[in-house]
Amino acid sequence: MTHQELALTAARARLLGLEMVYRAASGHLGGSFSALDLLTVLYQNVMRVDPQDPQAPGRDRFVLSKGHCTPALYPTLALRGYFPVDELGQFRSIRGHLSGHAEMCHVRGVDMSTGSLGQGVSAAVGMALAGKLDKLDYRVYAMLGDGEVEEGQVWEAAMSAAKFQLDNLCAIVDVNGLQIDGPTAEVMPSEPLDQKWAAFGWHVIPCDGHDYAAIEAAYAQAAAVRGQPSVILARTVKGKGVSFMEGSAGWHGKAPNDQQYQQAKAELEGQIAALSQPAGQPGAAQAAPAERKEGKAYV
Ligand SMILES: Cc1ncc(C[n+]2csc(CCOP(=O)(O)OP(=O)(O)O)c2C)c(N)n1
Ligand SMILES: [Mg+2]
Repeated sequence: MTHQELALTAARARLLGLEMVYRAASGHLGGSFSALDLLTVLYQNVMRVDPQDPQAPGRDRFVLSKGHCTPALYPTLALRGYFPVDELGQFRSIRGHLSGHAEMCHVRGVDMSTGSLGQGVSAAVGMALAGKLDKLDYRVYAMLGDGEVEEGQVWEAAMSAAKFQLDNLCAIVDVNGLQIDGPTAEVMPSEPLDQKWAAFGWHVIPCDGHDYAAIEAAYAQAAAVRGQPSVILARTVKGKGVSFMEGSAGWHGKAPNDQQYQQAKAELEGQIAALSQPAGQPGAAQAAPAERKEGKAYV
């Protein structure tokens, strides 16, 4: 996909995620929206997967370790062709199969059930080690939150991935600066993340998590590393794409009311309309969103 097509797909996924959470009156939009550019690039341009054969032994794997962000993962899978977009309407419904946290037994394309923070990355380490033992050349990606890395289990997984030289493993930390109760820097400071991951034996790749060229370069750099796992520290904006959700911990896990839904929907539909213009035409949007709030710079 071109960068404009990626931006359009991510904007469509944000709108689908918004509708899921509004309809269900429950769900996590903030961390879903911060993750969606990273996820869209991964599923559309990076991972070797076949939605028609979701269990293929040689496929690349993805683990959403921050498993509450299904309003990002499920639309991404639907737009990649794993299941019809219409099914997203069953999100968090007792009659549906799309539960609030990632569910591998019921949702086509989900490689690991997650939701208990800290555990998914350990599963990803196991998958990567299995790939080495089975002499399969698949890659494993695991996405964590910057609040999630406060879990001790994350660092046990990090230690073992380095010991087993899992260069087929790439962790992505969605560094949006916020967790459930407020700024990670206040709740439980986890910086300096770059020095911590490096000290645990990982190759560290800093990245702007909303810049498609930077995201593609980060995934390419990770794939080229030999003898150690890689981690992409992606600076992002929680709630990215909806003005009143951006940078607000209050939108971690809250459903919008009618008026908020209408405003968010109008903003996302505006982005979709602009991005639907052919590239270079008057009114066509820039592929990389211009406006972002500053996070910590990993340099
Ligand atoms: C083990 C565990 N403890 C607590 C929770 C409740 N919880 C869900 S999301 C969240 C905050 C996560 O913050 P972060 O990892 O930064 O996620 P993001 O900002 O990307 O949404 C918490 C504490 C959980 N799901 N699992
Ligand atoms: Mg966070």
